[in-house]
Amino acid sequence: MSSATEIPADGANVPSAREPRHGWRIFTIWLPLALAADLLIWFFLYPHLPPGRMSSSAKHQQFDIAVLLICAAPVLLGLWVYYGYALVVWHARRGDNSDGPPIHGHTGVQATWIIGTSAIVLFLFVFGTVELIGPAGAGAGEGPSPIWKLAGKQTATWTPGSDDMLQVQVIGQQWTWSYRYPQFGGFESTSLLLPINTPITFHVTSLDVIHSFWAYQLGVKADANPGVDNVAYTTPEQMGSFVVRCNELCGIWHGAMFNYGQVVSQAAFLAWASGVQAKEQADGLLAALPPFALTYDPTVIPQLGKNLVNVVGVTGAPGYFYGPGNPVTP
Ligand SMILES: [Cu+2]
Repeated sequence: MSSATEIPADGANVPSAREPRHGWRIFTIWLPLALAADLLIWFFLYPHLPPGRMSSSAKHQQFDIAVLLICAAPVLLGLWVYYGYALVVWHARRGDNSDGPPIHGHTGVQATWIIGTSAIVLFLFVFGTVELIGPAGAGAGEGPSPIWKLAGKQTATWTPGSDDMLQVQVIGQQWTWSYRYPQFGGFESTSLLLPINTPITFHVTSLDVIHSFWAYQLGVKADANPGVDNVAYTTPEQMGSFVVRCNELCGIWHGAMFNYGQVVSQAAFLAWASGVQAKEQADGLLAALPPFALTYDPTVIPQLGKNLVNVVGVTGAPGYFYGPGNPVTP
């Protein structure tokens, strides 16, 4: 056992003029690794990060995740390089039972650490806030009472090629999704079609318990609560199909509560929406549906269901749906 008064004959633990500049060595190992990692992330990983680039919100989320990775990779590599260097250079040599030199602090290391981590955290704070609240950003300030101006015009009808917002009501119930289009007579469908390059306002609500509308590739996730009109915006920028899942445990068939939506051309959307509206009008379904409202009273749903045997096929799924006789007294 060595004691504080013993100094090894070879002076191994006494910092000497021959001591290499470990900080610079670690830095020169770390810098090319960090640069390489960030370039790989930006050029090869970023385009494949979730949730893709199908909509304005998805694109923002993908960018945010890439920025976080680019900040995190150098920090992680810094730790790994430091540990690797310490293992190789500073491990105890065989037969050396002495203590390390008593170090009370190193202003350079401490200042670098505090300034570096503060800069990263403050940058991410500002970046995250801007991205979260910016219109059409990852968060876009949405919710039951959105705080930001909408990206397009709220209008009673929707015209292709304009900047009219298309309104789509998303209705969750155990255990299916249905959609109403108030600018097309308020028709209801289990299909979710959206026109490309059109600002969309989702009005998300529920008829029974809490659900969550998660249109994965669109980067949209909004709670569906009974009695609440939860607003979410996005602008689809690529055609194709996307999956809609319920993201809130809502009962025994929660896991089966999913379907697919589609982003189509504006002309195709207009043809589809007008066609469904005309068909539901002709079938008398539009008259049977309760008037479009931003929320529905869940207590009337079981009663509505009693009448619904008459209009099975409104949504193509079994269970309680809207029916005639609105308003119904519970
Ligand atoms: Cu659900």
